[in-house]
Amino acid sequence: MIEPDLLTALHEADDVLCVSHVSPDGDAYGSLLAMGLLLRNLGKRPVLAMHDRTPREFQSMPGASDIVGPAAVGAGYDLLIVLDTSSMDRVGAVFQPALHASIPVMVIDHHITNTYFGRINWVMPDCAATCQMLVYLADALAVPLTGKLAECLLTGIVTDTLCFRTSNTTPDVLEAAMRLMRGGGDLVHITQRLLTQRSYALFKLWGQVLQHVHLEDGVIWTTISLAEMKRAGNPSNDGQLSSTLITASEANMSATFTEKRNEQGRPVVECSFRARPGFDVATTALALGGGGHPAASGCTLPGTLNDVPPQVVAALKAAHQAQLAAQTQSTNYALTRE
Ligand SMILES: [Mn+2]
Repeated sequence: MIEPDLLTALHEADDVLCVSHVSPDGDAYGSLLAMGLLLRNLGKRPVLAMHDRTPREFQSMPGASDIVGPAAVGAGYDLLIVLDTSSMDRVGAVFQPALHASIPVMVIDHHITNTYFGRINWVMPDCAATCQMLVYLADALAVPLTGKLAECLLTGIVTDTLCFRTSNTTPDVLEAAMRLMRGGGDLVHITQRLLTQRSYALFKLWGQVLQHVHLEDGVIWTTISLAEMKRAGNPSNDGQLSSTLITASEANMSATFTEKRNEQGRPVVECSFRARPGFDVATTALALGGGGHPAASGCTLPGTLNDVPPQVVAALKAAHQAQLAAQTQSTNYALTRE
């Protein structure tokens, strides 16, 4: 399952830069920190870097205080490991072409939209989390799944599966999680801290933006303006609103459109999508220059809340219609076959 090339590259490297994606989630932190532990176990010198400052909910993860930002990354690495990230532009400013362009890149990821941008690409879309892959890597390296490693890896699996509720929660996922719990991973602590807690400010935000929620043809969506965000106290929202909107029983796809400014100060809209099991929002996100999973994906588009949402909602509705038709067709086929 793990290419010998990958293990050789790990064994041959000494100074390893490990990075993950912007707007990091539990799998980004879990896989980054776990990779650091695995490398240290092999006697390597890893540096762990993230584009974003570590949000409060991840600061207590083992090793989180050692993560550096773009300014402190520096040069002189002989391997760059990119975790849980489908394309290089998703790592943000921690990858600096002037310093890092000649370092061999190792990609370890489970996104089906991965662009295989490394010299070594280990991509397993059947895995529910990059942390699940690192369970297999730990096995291959004969590192026991205990202590801090178990805590980090369980965090990624629990958060990416929304505590074992996503359609990619296979027996293999549960088996990996079971081994991590046996090794000391604290399931209750992780779910309590990362899945069931929301800030008061987030409720203030939702109170505003749920007043203009829309539902049409199986697609539910709302928008978040800069003004609404500011009034609520700029809570971090991530995909939480899309994940909540998809629980509407009338919807098969959800979207949240958040107004932002890019680094040049130009207006962009961050789009976050969710799909009910059996539906796919990754294709739409990919077509719009983004990426993700069938059940959860996103993209960022230039423009404002006046022009971006109508176009994107039209694309989602078309995808929804096509997927619904394909499902009806396969049901009819199954009936004829009987
Ligand atoms: Mn992930």
